[in-house]
Amino acid sequence: MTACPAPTADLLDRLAHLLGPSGILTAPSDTDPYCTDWRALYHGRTAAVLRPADTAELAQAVTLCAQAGVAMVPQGGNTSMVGGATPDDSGREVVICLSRMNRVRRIDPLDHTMEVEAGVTLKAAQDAAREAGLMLPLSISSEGSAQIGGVLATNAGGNNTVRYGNARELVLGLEVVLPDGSVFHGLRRLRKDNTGYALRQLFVGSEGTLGFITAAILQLQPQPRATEAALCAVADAKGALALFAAFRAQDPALIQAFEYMSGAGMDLVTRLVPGASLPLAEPAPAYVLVELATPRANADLRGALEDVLGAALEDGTVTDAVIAESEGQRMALWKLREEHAEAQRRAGASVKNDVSVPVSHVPELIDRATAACAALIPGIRPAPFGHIGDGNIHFNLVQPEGMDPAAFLALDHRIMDTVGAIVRDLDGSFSAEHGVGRLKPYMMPDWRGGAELATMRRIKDAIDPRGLLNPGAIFPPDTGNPARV
Ligand code: 2HG
Ligand code: ZN
Repeated sequence: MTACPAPTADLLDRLAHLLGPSGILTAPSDTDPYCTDWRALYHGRTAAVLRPADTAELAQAVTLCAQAGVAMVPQGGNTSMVGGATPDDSGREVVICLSRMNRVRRIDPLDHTMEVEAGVTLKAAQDAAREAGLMLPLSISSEGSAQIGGVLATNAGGNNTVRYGNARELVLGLEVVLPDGSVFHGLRRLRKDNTGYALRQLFVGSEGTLGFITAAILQLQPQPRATEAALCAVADAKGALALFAAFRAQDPALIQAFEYMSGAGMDLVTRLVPGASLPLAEPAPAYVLVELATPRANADLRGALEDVLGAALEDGTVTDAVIAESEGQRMALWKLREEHAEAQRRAGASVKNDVSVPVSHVPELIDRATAACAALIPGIRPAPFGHIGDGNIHFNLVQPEGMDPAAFLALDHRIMDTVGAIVRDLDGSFSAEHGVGRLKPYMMPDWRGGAELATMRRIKDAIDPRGLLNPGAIFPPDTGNPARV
């Protein structure tokens, strides 16, 4: 729990005076939704949720909290999979939510950039770019709720990483309120800017432990003129990668997304999510959702898709496939993929392993982790899926039917360590895109120990010496986070 003092009545008064009635919540019925994460793994308490209207207000609020030595937990859309934005249960940490800072400030069509505030949802930012004839090439399942501040603070990946990279690759400029309330004004929209350390990249992926990202300049792409999507039945991950190789051999620049789903995962979606149904004649052991897109005029994208699929159907790599014939059908195919997290939530308790390995190792990862988990817990239900085109698999495991969910969750470290040992053997990472949050700091010394974790610690101590920002995230207690006891 945090070692920082609780906010005093005097501090809360001053914050209320600064932020006005819509800028501070103190009644438990109002603050409760901010104190539980999306997965309901963490239940905290807070004396106040601050909701500043702009950067100046946030900077003043942070200054007041810092002067009082009060710990602050930044929160965006509260969609973290790893408890990255939930206060502890001491009631002493103040939550600061940037959802009122929700303006798209500008779009520069010639520069291909947009300036957005932290509280804009990813979906709203995508829509604004589209209306300007451009594309924000970042797409994640929670984009309707996830906000730009959190998306950048966690360096979100998602469905289009295979083509455009992670959130980090899209960030040209950043505005950040630092733990003492000072403001880093880095909202530059330059493609070239070698002027010392690229500080903005330090904040991207720092999970709110170094500052509050308040606004960003994001790199946009031309809007595709044509998009084609297909759902393909394959035998396994090996078959999926054979199909990936075929599309890459044809033209790697066309691949917009290349997603893998296990038969077990798809079965949960079609059984538990209303309106989701399989558009193929019969269920398959595994599936690929492939999307091609191009900004080029007069490209025969349908022909390109059919060429590769035709050859794959002929040589048996693909056993059945359906091509979306309309935007509605394309959305329906994506629904099958994007509802995986929700379907697994409905199926009971699940343990998530958001892991990455070199793309070529994905089949071995899935085979070995499936066998190891079955040996560990009889009846466990592996439902792996994810971004196979970039090597990021969500090797998620749903509890055995009828098992007590709490008993299953009590085994989470054993499950994560079992999968982790295989991931490590295959030169992978224990956290590909969801971050470390409060769920995985215990893994940091083992995976990122020595000079790497020590350097992270020194950076944290230099920027936030009293450990006021997001205590409990990333760093395990025994690496000296001063705000944790
Ligand atoms: C996705 O790819 C998200 O849909 C969520 O990253 C993954 O539920 C998960 O583990
Ligand atoms: Zn994902």
